[in-house]
Amino acid sequence: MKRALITGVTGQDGSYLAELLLSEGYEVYGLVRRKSKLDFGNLEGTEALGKIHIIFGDITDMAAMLNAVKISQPDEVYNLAAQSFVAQSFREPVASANITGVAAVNILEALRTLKPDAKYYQASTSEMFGGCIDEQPVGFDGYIEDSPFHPRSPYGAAKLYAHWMTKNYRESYGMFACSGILFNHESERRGHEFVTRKITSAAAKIKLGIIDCVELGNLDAKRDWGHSKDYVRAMYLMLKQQKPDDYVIASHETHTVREFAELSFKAAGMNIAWQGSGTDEIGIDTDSGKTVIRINPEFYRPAEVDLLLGDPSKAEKILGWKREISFNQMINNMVENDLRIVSSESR
Ligand code: NAP
Ligand code: F7E
Repeated sequence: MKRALITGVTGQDGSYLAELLLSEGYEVYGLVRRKSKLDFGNLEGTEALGKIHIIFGDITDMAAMLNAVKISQPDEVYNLAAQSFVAQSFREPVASANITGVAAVNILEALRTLKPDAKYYQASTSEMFGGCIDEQPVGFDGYIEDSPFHPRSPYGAAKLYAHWMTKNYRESYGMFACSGILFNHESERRGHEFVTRKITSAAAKIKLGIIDCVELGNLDAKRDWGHSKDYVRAMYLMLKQQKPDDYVIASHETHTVREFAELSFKAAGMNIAWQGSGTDEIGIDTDSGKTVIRINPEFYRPAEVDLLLGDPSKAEKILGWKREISFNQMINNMVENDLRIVSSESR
């Protein structure tokens, strides 16, 4: 039986990955940080929680990581723990650097010392490409593994450090260390402050009369959105290879936040018409005539990543990875799930 250690097991991806590995017959160890109230996040209410061996520890603590490796004796380690909210990384840049960047080296060092033959997965991100539109060449068809990096947030910069250290441990010590450069992926388990879940949850609440309106920031940012369940499968496939390497995982489609909002409200049974511009722009429900979307500049970022689009050709060719859940299907699933949650909470 293979043994896997997952950091960030309570998060969106961690919980789906734990379920996938359990279904593949793995013994799964999950690192959980101790809070004042015991909280297993996305694992709460899942069958997986009872099957995972929980190890308490914080990834910024080297002793905790040595302990986690000693206890789990992993064949595979998936480092998913991070302060993953880009907007928050501007408010706490140092904590984000420590958790999202430097802490990866705690794990790599713990493995180098205690279990150098373990395979390591680093959760890299499209935020490392970041960039400005005028840097993208004419005919741009998506970032690939060798595209230049230009992070635009403390989060992106921290992830880039962890990404390069992963490559360095592979090259310096011959460790099986891979990075998956994953573009945005969402799900019914997505945190509520990320724009997709914020919108699907608000659409459900507005539909059921719980709130009147949602406030958003930049409606014109473009993202390459896929579903987390498809993306954790790619992580698993990367560690199944003979040779460690880095892979872009993306849908190869890009959509604006505005489109995401239109489709989410539609899935909840409302049609949006836009009026005005800039911070005065509003989204109106065409049936009721009520304003359901407003702009609040509080949600603008000091620097924005205007457009993300990834080209997953290498992963499709070498890993045999293909996404199964379309953009529209993902939105429908998320809205349906939020309608169910909101209506049961309001009963
Ligand atoms: P998420 O839902 O925010 O989960 C983050 C996890 O990290 C949570 O389990 C959290 O635990 C844990 N964590 C945070 N700080 C920690 C610390 N100091 N010690 C131990 N655990 C800590 O993120 P996700 O969407 O599943 O993403 C998984 C990983 O992929 C992250 O590294 C993220 O940066 C990266 N990524 C995500 C995307 C995406 O679109 N989702 C794209 C590219 C890369 P608590 O429950 O205690 O908060
Ligand atoms: O923002 C815009 C915002 O916070 C998406 C993380 O998983 O993916 C995620 O990072 C876009 C941005 O995700 C609101 O300005 C407009 O352009 O959902 P988000 P993100 O920043 O793309 C990457 C790949 C990761 O690695 C990260 O860990 O939406 N936007 N209005 C808004 N964003 C938020 N959060 N809230 C708004 O009201």
